Amino acid sequence: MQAPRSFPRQPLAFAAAALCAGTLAFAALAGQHASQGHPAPAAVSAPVAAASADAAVRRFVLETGIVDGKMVFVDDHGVANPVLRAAVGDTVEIVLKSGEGAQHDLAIAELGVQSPKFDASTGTVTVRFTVTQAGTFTYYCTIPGHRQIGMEGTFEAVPGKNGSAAPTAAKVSPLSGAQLYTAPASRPADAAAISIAMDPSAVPPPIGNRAPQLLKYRMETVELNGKMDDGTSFTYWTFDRKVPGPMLRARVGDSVELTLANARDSKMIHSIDLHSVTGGHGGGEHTQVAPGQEKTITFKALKPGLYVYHCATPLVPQHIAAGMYGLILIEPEEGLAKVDREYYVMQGDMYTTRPHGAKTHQEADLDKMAAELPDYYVFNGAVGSLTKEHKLTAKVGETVRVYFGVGGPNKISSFHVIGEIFDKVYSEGSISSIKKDVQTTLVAPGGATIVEFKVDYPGQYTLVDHALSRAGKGAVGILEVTGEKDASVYKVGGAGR
Ligand SMILES: [Cu+2]
Repeated sequence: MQAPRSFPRQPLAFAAAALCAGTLAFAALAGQHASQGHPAPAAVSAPVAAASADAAVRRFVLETGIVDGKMVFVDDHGVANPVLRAAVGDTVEIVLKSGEGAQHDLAIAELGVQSPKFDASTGTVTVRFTVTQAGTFTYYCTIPGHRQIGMEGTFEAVPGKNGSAAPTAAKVSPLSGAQLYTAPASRPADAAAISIAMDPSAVPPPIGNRAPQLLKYRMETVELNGKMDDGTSFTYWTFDRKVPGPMLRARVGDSVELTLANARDSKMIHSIDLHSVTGGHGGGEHTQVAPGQEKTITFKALKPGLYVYHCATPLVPQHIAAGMYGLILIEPEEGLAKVDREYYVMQGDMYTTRPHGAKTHQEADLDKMAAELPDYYVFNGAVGSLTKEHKLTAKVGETVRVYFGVGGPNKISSFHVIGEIFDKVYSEGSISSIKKDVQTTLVAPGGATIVEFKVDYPGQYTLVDHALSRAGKGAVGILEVTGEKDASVYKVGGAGR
């Protein structure tokens, strides 16, 4: 470990100028500029020994990485989230770099320190500040979710010579964490927001009678501004630009080669965990894909059933709430009974910085998500997906099968179709056991069900979560049934004639 090297003149002068400019004891510059005008300082690894008697420049180099499935800052010795130490009066330089497309930053809220955002394309950035008070503080990444999944460490400031305060400033009042945090500014809905509503009729065809084989699927994770409601857009994270992602279909005994690509312009790492997969965290362990890259897994469909898949990158509920879920159906050997119509519907709960119905661009609200207080409940990703943009349709006498899943991340669905009775329910997505004649079926987050019914009478049937306050928050779909009225099934008025 090398001793810290002192550069008293330029950095301190610079820091003093920053202090004069305002109350913040920091200055953040692109690394390129920060290093101008003085020789390249020696790399001092972290953690660093206690401060020397004189004020010095403490330089730390941190790179972002993933260690044991957690996002962390790594120093040049490979230590994750190292303790950074300096003395009051020291100038601290933290050089930050990332090989990822995902954006990061570094803040020490109590000291008013905030770095610029950086990723692979920005090159290194440097945040520089003068230590003005002794204490133990926390450095962390402010990108939503990153601190929660590991990007935080300790910054220790020991008293300077004679226990003095900062030599360059009498007193600096640091910003509190609350002051540093600013809610995203309200911005208008994105007029160019595209529809992310998955067409409920986008169900792959039945497997039919064939031997097990190798299937190849490819999916792309895409972050985009999608239409959440009329006049409201949202920053969705998707599989193949739709919510839910594409429905996958295989038969028991098939091997599935699945390639997950992450779009080049993504800001986040993404992944996939399929509940039909045994081993490797359902694929989540080996599909953490950085922007612009792809990864492939191969798994065997061991058990029949209807299974949820979802992104498994921390903060996992954040990725799910942003739209990253879908269904994979593993048919039994003999396949499923033939029906006239098959539909694909998934429910999700969403958490936004502005209230439900706000005509604005909505961003994810992680506090509401942690408190499990959704602003929106949606079928197929957005308000109106299954009432305006798409509808389910059938004719009297036809049999309808709905593959219904809950992406969540948090809320159970009490799935019900108003004016209809499910002839058959494959509870919890288990094809091995069938329930008959069911009004409402519970579907867990990360769970699914298959319901089947024959439509006997024309009209508009409404798909709901029978926790009905949620219908007002978006969880509504319409099944339109056309055909002849049968008065023996239903009629208006008395029975006599
Ligand atoms: Cu993701």
